[in-house]
Amino acid sequence: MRGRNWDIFCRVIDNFGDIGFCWRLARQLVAEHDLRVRLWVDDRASLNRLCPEVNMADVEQVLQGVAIRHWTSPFPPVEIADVVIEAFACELPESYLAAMAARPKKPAWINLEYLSAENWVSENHGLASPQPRMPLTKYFFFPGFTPYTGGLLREKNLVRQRTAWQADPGNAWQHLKLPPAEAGEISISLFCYENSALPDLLRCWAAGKTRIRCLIPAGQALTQAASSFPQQDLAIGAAFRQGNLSVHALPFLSQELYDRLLWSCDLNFVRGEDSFVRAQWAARPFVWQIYPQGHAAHHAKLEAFLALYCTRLEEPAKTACRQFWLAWNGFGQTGADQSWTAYWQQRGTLATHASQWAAHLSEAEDMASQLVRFCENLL
Ligand code: TRH
Repeated sequence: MRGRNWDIFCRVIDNFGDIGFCWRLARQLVAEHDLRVRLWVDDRASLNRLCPEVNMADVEQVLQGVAIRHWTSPFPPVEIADVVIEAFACELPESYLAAMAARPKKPAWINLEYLSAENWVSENHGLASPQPRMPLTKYFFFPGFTPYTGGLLREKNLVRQRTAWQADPGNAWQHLKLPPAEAGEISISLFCYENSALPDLLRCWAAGKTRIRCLIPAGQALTQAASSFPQQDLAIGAAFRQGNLSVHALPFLSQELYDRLLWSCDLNFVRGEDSFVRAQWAARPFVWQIYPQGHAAHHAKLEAFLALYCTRLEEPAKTACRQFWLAWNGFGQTGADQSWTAYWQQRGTLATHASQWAAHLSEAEDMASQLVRFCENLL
């Protein structure tokens, strides 16, 4: 219902995915569902990287209609919201929980979980977890790729904006403050964790037949690229060419600009969760480096997505895609550099598939709308 109060709690463990996702959700709830949203975040510096307007000095700041609040300890006494989102099992402040339990009309309390294509997700999506110590029930909400999950974040205008952007590539590159690709050159964006396959892949691109320009926002990938070519300058804004590869060091972009970089490139290397989803909305081929977990738990998660993504992909593109992704994640029989040529030979099929996959995903209801409906049913 319009005008309800929502509190979203986000603890930044590491990286940008948790806050990137919460910030995206918060903005969408305000813009498209007319809700009053407070976003509680313990680490505003991470949010500031994604949204440079975030002022580190302010304890409270309203940006794009979202009240951004610093999650401090002890937690300030505040009014309890109608809907309380605990992102990624971050554990609510004790005092806030006690106030929730004392409220005559209990809020809808959601544990918003990580994204996975594994089968167990649909079995757990929406489950209730009555709290033994308190008169409260927490509900599990899982984003996902199938109709039995909570879906994916997708802003109302996303597909329309992307289509318009991709129809005008010259203007798009200018907006990104980058020259257009030269004739016959492909553009690849690179966002990854430290990856032992990266130096060999860069060398393979430099020695390869295809002209490649690799666009790397500041972060681990850029640091690793710089140490792979120690004689070159990779300060932000710098670029160098070696053989058929040119490498461009970009600043870390705002979320809006990063989306547009993904929409502009022929191939995107992404990681974690949020950039992984945004690359799918870019409707271009992409390569995913999954967030590494202990005991190789991420391997099953990677395979689950690959199985889903490749269902409608014909051979030999299917095998080429699987082999390259597995190699990039350290699970392959061969190195990523050895799988590259076979992968990129399937470029046309992969591009058509990426576009069909994005169209297929966009048939589902977006996650924010599903979450709003789910919570309304609880209130
Ligand atoms: O930063 P990540 O590795 O985040 C990870 C994952 O979410 C993982 O699942 C989680 O468990 C772990 O954090 C704690 O990758 P992710 O999810 O892609 O988030 C990156 C965010 O940064 C995303 O919102 C896109 C954004 N981004 C920019 O805004 N500008 C940039 O230049 C780049 C490279 C990324």
